[in-house]
Amino acid sequence: MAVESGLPNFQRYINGVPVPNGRKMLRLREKYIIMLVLLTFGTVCFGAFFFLPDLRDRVSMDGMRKHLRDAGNVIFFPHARIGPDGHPISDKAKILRHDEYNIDPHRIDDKVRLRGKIEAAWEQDKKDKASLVLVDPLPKDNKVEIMEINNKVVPAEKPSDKKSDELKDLSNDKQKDDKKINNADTGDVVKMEQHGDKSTADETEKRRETVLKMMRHSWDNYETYAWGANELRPISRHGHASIFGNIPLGATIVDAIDTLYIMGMKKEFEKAKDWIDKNLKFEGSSDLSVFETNIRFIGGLLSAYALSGDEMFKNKAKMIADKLMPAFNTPTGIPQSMVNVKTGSSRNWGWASGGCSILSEFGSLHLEYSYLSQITGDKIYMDKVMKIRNFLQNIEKPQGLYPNYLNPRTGKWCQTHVSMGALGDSFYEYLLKTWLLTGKTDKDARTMYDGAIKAMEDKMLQISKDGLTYFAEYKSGRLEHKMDHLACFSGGMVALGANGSSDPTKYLHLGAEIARTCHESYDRSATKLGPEAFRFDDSTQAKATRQNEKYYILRPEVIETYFYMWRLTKEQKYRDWAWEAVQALEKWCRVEGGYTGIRDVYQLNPNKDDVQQSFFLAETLKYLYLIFSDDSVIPLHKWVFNTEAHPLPIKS
Ligand code: DMJ
Repeated sequence: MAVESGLPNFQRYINGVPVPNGRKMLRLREKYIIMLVLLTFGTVCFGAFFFLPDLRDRVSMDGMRKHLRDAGNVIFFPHARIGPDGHPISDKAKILRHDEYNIDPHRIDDKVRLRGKIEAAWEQDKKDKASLVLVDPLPKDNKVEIMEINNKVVPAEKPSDKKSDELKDLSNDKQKDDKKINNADTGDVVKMEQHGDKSTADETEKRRETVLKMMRHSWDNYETYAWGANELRPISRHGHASIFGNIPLGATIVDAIDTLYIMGMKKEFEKAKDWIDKNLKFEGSSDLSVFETNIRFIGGLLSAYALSGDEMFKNKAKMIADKLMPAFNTPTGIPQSMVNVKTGSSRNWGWASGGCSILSEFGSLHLEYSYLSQITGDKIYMDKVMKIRNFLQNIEKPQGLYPNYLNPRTGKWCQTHVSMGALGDSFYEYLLKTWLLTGKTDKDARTMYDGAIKAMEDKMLQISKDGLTYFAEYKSGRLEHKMDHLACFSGGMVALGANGSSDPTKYLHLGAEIARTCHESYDRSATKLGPEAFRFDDSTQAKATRQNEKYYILRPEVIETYFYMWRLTKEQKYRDWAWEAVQALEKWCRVEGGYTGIRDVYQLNPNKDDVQQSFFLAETLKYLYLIFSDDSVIPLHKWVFNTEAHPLPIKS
């Protein structure tokens, strides 16, 4: 028992142990310090919990976000935000009517200049809308069974055994001579532009030449410093393991080979083909992402086969698809994310909501697998993807939305985070493109696409205070007013889907609005390149606010949308925006040893990440090249791009 004494040499006893006076003082001080620390800790926790709700998502997200993924967990959907006119902002009738919104300049704190710009853009938009015409990417008679390579007619479904010396050099006369353009591929608007004044044509040709030189620079450096490795580290000048790990699978070679073909880089194409023939075996023991392997390797090889007719590409694609088969061995048929190609074991990512499969991953196999069945005559690939499709068609969707995670064993949705960006994106893209790839015969795919887009329009489509249209993220029972760079592909997608929708004009305009938003995300940065994700709140519009969202890793999605908008509307501004991106890439991302990502788009002279992503060659440069080419180069009524920009021929 503790006793305190009043004697001169008093001692204090605590639990029977004598404590000298000095120590008593010390303990008092300690108590105060501990109390102070606890109080501070409590205040911080209180503040964080009530005033920083985003933290709850971020805690589990950061790691996975690096790999393009994240999560949420509540089923309820928030009410639509109300616009200044008292109508819900997400009301689809409002989508194209942002010009009615009355902007209060005092609420846009950083931007009197911006307001002027926005109003000017709206004025321009009004004019554009009056004249905007959808150029039908599919001719009415839908005769799409042939493709032309070097003026030879080749069945699209079964490429000939053309030799690679038949590669077309698209930077040559075919590109230069507008009169050779196949008008059956184009509408009136196309013809007007393509027969437009010579100075525009010369400028376009110069731009295309610049992109070709960019491709040469990235390819030559990869060849010199990283040949056979997955990617190039352009500053340290050696191979980079990439998402495919340490086994050198030549990811850049396979991802870029169809770009080499399309750009007429014959010598490089031959060397790439030879490497694939001799070295691409997929024999090492490594866990590979089924999704990434499919869109980059199988997609790249199938595209090379379709373009060149070389059976070797088809056989390699089949060999890889066969190695991924164990992933599909689940009770539902929904594949797991990863396969060890040596042992055949498969698993899901630990961070994916406790081991669930991811919508954008298992939902982005259909194009490649169905084409593989078509060209091999083996229906096993088609069966696999049809099983996924049927499952998704029949499962209950909360309010018509498709959450990002599904348990492949129980068949239940794991969480209800819904996104047009990471984790969701290419699932929607593949529904639309499956319909297109089948020559519009797969009507279920189109119906599912229309239903999914309608639900996302109703629940997630927003207009910001300064009139920018964007898809917010549905997360943890609320909308997070953020758009990923990845989600910028959706402008091109909805515009491509306009034809065949219930309201083509509306969707074409929606595509234009999303393109404008994504362009703003580039234009509002110091480097004129866009961040990984941008946000909308009272003080921020289309800018990243978090340091870990300010990077740019040579991604294609914004340029991809410019490409579709250019092909579908022939508005010169899309070519000009693409050219702005070219200039920014040259200024900030080009280094002596290739092209690198940057760590902060808002800083002049930003730090560099020293990675030349394979999708830079597969997608970013390809879409740029096609924007400055005429429509006869991979026409949209004959080809469908997979999500890694590998074109597959439309089935007649
Ligand atoms: C590419 O691999 C594909 O476009 C994929 O669908 C999403 N992300 C990257 C490029 O950003």
